[in-house]
Amino acid sequence: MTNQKKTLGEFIFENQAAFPYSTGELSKLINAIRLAAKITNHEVNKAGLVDILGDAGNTNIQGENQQKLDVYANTKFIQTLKQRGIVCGIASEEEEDFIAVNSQDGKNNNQYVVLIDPLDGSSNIDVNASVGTIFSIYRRISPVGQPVQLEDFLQPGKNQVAAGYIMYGTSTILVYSTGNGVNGFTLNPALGTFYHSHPNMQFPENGNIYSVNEGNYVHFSDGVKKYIKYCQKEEGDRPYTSRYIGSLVSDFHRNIIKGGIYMYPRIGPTQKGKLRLTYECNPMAFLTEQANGAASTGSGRILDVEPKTLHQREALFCGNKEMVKKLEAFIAEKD
Ligand code: AHM
Ligand code: MG
Repeated sequence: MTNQKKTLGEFIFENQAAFPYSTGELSKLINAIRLAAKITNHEVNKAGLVDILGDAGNTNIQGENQQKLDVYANTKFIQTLKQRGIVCGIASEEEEDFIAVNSQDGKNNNQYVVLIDPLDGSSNIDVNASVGTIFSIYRRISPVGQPVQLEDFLQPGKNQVAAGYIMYGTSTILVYSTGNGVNGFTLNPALGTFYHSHPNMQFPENGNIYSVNEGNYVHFSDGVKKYIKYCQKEEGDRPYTSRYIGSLVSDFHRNIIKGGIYMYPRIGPTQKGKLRLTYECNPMAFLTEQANGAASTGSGRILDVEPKTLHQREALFCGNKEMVKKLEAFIAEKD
């Protein structure tokens, strides 16, 4: 593989050269993410060897216990992004407020904001299952020269200029899109280099996997329950296969390759989603649409939702278009 495939660095350079008027800022930003991914990967890989497993003893803004690796990944991504002098602001699932970043001349000339979930699926860390990092990139809408504003982070997902994830799995893969298809790059750990292993990733025509935490079944709406029963029914190409890791990045990665739908419906008496719109739903929805799939709240396009707060939660249904369409039809019928 290493002799034939392009490296991520080469791919970024070639893609930037295809846009003669681009400033190269976005390329530098993807490069910064590539570096932070390698640093985090190194730490994730030795998680079982050193005293880094388990609870850091802190609670994050979501009221959840932070795992040590969450803290580590959060610090490394923020540090790396700050040092490169490309972003004017960073928001993280692990931080209450966004972080304003000045450009290197002390002014506020940087163009991009980044939103990250530094270590998604962290309940998987202690059992040595796959976890991931999710990132989402927007161009600021507040005037250049002024400090970054909350409104720069609360743009609808359709405004994203790039999004992606890193999956720390059996191998480590960085998957991203700048709005021109989805590409995956596998890390050769011996060389520390990402190679272009998955060009132009697309959901297959048909999907037969559904991924949902069925332990929450009693809390789902009637429409969602009916769709799950539909998935399980013996008819045509059904029953579908049920696969759920409990790590959005890993469940998504399997489904984009094999074909399927990921679901995190509204739950509980207040019928709220669990996943965060800005850090999780929007970037995965951007990738989904770029890979010829669909991403829905159950009744509308995720990328059209106007975020009201940084840590807002939303329902997420994403995957093969036909599967998402069917799910939406059941919800429209029953809710
Ligand atoms: P996290 O950001 O706190 O790790 O939560 C997000 C994760 C997703 O990766 C995963 O799909 C989901 O939460 C699993 O939730 P549950 O354990 O309720 O099924
Ligand atoms: Mg998360």
